[in-house]
Amino acid sequence: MSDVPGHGRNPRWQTVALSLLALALVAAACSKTTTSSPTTPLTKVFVQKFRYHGMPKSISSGLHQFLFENKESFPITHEMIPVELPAGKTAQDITADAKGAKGPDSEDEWLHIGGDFGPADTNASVVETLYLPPGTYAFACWQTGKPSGVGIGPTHASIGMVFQFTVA
Ligand SMILES: [Cu+2]
Repeated sequence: MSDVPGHGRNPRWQTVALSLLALALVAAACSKTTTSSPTTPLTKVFVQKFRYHGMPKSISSGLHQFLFENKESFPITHEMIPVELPAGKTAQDITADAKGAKGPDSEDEWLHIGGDFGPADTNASVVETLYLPPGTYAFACWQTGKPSGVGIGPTHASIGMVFQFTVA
């Protein structure tokens, strides 16, 4: 009889103890995440109406992460391929090149850096990590999907889906 109150109290203390343990674990996990998180800056870039948005014209050299989000209002595949621009070349040259006979194959004319990042369908995102020495670069899309989602349209770079930026 006398052990009933104690028996009833025991599980409650266990619950409190477990809650404290859980809090301690969460706190430990949080502090661990904070201390080990990289200082790599993350820049969010999104595409809407065949244009890149959110990308600064100039960034500092070093390690960068980019979250490329496809925020079109219709189903389509886009990409954000980083290339280095040779001296004297600009985003307009990439556009002109994509308008030419090579179309989407003109992508091969440009010096790719950091590998071939995958495309992102509408509402999807791709994370790109790049080490960028000082120079002039561009992001471009050589996909050929149409806004209707059916058939092949113009190479997106040929209709202006190119963004030039400087790394200083
Ligand atoms: Cu595109």
